[in-house]
Amino acid sequence: MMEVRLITGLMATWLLSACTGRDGVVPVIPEPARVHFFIGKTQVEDPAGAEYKESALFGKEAYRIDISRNRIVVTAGTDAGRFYADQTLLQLYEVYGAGQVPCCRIEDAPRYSWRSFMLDESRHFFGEEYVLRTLDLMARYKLNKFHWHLTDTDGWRLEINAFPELTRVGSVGNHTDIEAPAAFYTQEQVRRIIAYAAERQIEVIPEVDMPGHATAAIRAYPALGGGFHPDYPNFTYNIGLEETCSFLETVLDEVAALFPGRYIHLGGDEVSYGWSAWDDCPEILALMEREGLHDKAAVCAFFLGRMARYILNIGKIPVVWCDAQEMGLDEKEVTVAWWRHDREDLLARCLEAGLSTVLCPRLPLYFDYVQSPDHVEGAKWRKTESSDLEDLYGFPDNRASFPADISSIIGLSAHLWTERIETPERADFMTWPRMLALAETSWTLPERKEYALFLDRLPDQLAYLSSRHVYYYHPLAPDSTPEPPMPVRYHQPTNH
Ligand code: TNX
Repeated sequence: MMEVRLITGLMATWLLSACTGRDGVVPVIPEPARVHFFIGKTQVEDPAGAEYKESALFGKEAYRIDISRNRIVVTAGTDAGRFYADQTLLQLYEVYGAGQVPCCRIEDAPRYSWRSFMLDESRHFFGEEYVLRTLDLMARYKLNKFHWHLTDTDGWRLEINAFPELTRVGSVGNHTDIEAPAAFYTQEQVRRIIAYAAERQIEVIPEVDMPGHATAAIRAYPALGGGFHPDYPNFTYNIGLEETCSFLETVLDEVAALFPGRYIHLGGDEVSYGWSAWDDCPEILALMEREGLHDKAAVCAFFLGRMARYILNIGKIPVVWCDAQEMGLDEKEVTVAWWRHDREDLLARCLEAGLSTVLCPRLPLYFDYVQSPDHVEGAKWRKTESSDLEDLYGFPDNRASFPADISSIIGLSAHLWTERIETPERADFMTWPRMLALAETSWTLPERKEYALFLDRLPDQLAYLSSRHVYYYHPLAPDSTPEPPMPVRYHQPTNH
């Protein structure tokens, strides 16, 4: 149902130089889809009328704002639309000052429905306060999915009632200190965070990575381990063991009950790092024989297929990393996250199969890659290449080599992997201001994006971020916020 909200009082000013009626831009990130300045009226007629309903911009997250001299009219069909209208108005007030916003009509809706940020809390743990602030900031910039990477090699961070050892043992340590005290989220905390996110129109997507990246879980339940590999000890589960599969299904049941969102991420990445250990694993060999699986990739695809169907049966949608497609997962109902920027063939495979696909290529969307060649603590592709803000801003439209039919791309996701990020200060430094470019490029249509204008609008947003104590990288004045170092022990090879 369309709803109209009026805000009255002295709301706006007539923008003298632009009051003849023209399309333009407003200093808001992300830039709205359409802005039309007009000579101020005291009355806006028929705000929910036929013209708006027929507008191409109408959609689940769409809204319209009419700002005239004495009042503001907000029109939206959903809570999300109303929420996003508020975010736009807040930024307008901040930049122009109350009563000084130019009279205009703003019609807005996003380009992509999936506008996501991922935080890895396994490698290092940041805690509830940091997550809540992240959600606040994501909401302000209209990002709507928080992908929470809660299990991996260094720590299991989610309380599971059926298996208390997962957190009692598996949450001890982190990537730089194997003796760091236990750190994890209780289910009560998780419920609080989910509710906080929901109030801000953000869906929380938990990831339970399998069958690789399982070291912390195996530390807690060694019987589930799939063998020893010298470089990646106990990296994979023994998925030939029925006990492992039922363990994981019980974990997924609890996760599904805890997280009300539609998606559960199953991981499925980089299994090959540890799977040579499967060569000596009798249960894996028996599974191969029983199911006629010829190699370890087929074993993995078989297992992920089983888990994906399990998730579908409990009414959720499984998400997997694109490695699953490489290994031969044949399941149409999965959403795939394409992260391997050097493997566009995998992207093409997902798109040809018509799979819902989220783009998250390392370059430009891995926020653990440094933003400037001068930075020394973060990752660099092939040890030299940094990730560029302008490249991110232009993504994905600046990728001429992408397949022609991109209709099954549902959105973008940026990922903060935290092997090289130990403190909130470093997390901020790697995330911002890239998050702003992510927000704009996943919301705003390409014809409305302009990098120079984005940079013009940056100082206002950086000032806001300062007010929230965000330690951002400042691309226009790099000396103002130097790169925070990793602890000395990080640079001692035995520690990671
Ligand atoms: C690849 S992306 C990973 C992560 C690492 C990241 C570091 C993906 C599915 N796996 O486990 O943290 O690279 O950039």
